[in-house]
Amino acid sequence: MRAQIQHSFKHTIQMAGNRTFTMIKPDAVRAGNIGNILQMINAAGFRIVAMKLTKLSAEKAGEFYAVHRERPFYGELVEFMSSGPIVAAILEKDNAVEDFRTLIGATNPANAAPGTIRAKYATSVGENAVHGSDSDENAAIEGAFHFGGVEMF
Ligand code: 3AN
Repeated sequence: MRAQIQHSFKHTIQMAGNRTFTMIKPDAVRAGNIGNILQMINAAGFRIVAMKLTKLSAEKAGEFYAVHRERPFYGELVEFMSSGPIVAAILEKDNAVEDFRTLIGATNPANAAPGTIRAKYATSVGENAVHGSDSDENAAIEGAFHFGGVEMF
């Protein structure tokens, strides 16, 4: 019983701050950069908790990016994100959300710091190679959008 409580406590703590969700977007998959990007993710100390090559339908992409529904680029974003396969993954590391945002760089690759994933592999603000969750809460929601419990390790 005690062990069970400790296990569930530890699980809650991990979910609270140590996980983020990422997608390698269709542009980077098309350009053959899955391996290069995963290499950077591993080298930065993230552990892969869940991962799959998949494709979002326009409906699913629209749902995933629903917070941007009112933005002028929403239609373009949904079309792009459903234009080809993506790699979806849950990553684990201390301070995962913030550290991963640092690793990927600014949304617009023109502003992304040298050496970041977007500086290396993104081509524009719309086709910017990778997604990274912007909060612990969204990381949990986005991870659950793509993965069931038996697919997380
Ligand atoms: P980030 O992905 O860095 O969190 P957000 O949340 O502002 O950036 O935007 C979500 C996604 O919407 C971006 N990754 C990008 O693909 C797309 N996006 C953001 N701003 C623009 C824009 N001005 N024009 C086209 N697409 C955009």
